[in-house]
Amino acid sequence: MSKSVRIAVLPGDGVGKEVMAEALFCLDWARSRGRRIETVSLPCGADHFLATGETLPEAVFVDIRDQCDAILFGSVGDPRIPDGRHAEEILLRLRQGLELTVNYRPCHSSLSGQGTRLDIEVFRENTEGPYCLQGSTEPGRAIDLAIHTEPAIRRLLQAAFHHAAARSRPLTLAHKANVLKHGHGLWLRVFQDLRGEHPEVAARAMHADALLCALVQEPSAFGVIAADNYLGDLISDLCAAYLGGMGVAPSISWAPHRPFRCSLLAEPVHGSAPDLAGKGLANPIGMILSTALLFRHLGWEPEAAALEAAVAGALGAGAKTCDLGGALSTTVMGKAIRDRLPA
Ligand code: GGG
Repeated sequence: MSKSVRIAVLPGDGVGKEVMAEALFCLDWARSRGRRIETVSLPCGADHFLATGETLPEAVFVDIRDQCDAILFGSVGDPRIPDGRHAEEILLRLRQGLELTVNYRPCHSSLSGQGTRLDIEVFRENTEGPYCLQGSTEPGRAIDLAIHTEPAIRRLLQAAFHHAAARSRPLTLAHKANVLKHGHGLWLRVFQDLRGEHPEVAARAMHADALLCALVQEPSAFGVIAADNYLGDLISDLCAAYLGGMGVAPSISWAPHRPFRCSLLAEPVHGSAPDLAGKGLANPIGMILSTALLFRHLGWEPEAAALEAAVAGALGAGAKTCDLGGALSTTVMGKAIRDRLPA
């Protein structure tokens, strides 16, 4: 019998709770096919923070790190906490504390139901750059430090090169080394190193501004795009817009060097969308496709492929939530997808 997988479930805030309910149905379906899954539900989020003052207590972090194999995450962000402190202490703590360097964001129009043909996979570094939360605000002056380290850059780029090589796809590095001479200069040097080791990959480096123009003018010219935390965030959100919006965009993060038992975190690209929250309007596709990515990383390819086919089938039959121009609620959309899953 296969080993049981222990998954920490953190719905978080806003629409995160509604879309997570749909992901949990996907876990039930995988269980019905014999996959052994244990879940640990954690209340981390704005409600819990406002009630207790706790975000992600160290003991909870350590339990996730050492006793779980993966995390299913919804979204964080709440207007009652305008500085986003709880969000940082939960989500950035998990990404950084578990060294989840690689954030993979596939953007396939075949899984979005929208017109523009797009088949782009973004590899975003997930723990460093300007998102390392170091800086200061003084009267009339503010500083955000951007830290880039060679091990993290190398891990991210190695993952991107391996992925591109295995699928015979072109790889583009987005950078601004003409201005950010130190940080992005290092990115460029590591990229050039790895390009030498992977002559089979059609690899090029592009200034991020030129890349964004080309992405708008000719999206089909891109395959795999690698970038630092900040640029990767922006580029993948632009790609999500081609798919109809953030609601359909999935992601998974992992630690290639596996420093801890817990080395996977699957979450939709979207945030908590407070304007939609509690109304049953959120699109569950980003969350369901993130669950499919988690299944794939766990080695459960039949379940991953079946979930993706069910999403494509539901969209092909015209099932859509309001963000895609339809009228289905989160739960009805989720059911339209589940109804297409094999027994
Ligand atoms: N699933 C990604 C996520 O929750 N990101 C946090 C975020 O973007 N928060 C800001 C927001 O919800 O608008």
